[in-house]
Amino acid sequence: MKQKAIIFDLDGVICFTDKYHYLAWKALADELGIYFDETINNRLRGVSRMASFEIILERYEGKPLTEEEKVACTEKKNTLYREMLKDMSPADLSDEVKNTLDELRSRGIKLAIGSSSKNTPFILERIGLADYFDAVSDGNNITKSKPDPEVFLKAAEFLGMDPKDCLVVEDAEAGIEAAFAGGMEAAALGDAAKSKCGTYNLSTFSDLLKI
Ligand code: B16
Ligand code: MG
Repeated sequence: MKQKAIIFDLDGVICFTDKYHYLAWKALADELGIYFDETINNRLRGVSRMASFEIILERYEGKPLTEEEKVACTEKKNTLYREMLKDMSPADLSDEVKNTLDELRSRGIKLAIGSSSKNTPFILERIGLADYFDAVSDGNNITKSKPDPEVFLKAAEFLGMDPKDCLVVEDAEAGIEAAFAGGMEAAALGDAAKSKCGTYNLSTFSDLLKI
């Protein structure tokens, strides 16, 4: 690998919380009488909380919501989502991911997180990686969501690295776009790899060791 650092997206790359996001959004959508299914949920991958709610509201037919009501709705969803996250434990971190991270680190590569989620610290703690990464850039330190490169540029800055020396690992197309916009190469996994939009399109996490 020519890069000196790797910036990992969290949800869909290191761990999988999409089922909880789905269940919590579904409960809110049901309450508001909005049609919501897994296909719509796929559009929320890597997208910030409020931007996700705006996508869900495309199907809303009731009285327009005020900004305060929208904030209250997203807070309600987040409370439910965090309740579900409490079920997560280090067992939710696969051996493949942990062993690959350890091997990359032993090769002298710096490791960071670049996630849209404001729940990143909580999730890292649940899966036993609270103090593992050299830097964490997340939804709490950005103002613009992916595909804007801000979250990855901040991660590079926190690492003290030039963006061109960082490789981004992402499962969302918006995340791959964000990496390119920040002048970084991107390794795609999951959905993003299926659409072959990365610089490298990987079948599995440990393929990172072959780049
Ligand atoms: P929160 P990532 C993203 O995480 C999720 O993929 C996306 O579904 C979610 O809406 C977003 O975080 C915000 O999450 O509500 O916890 O702040 O893929 O960027 O790690
Ligand atoms: Mg993701």
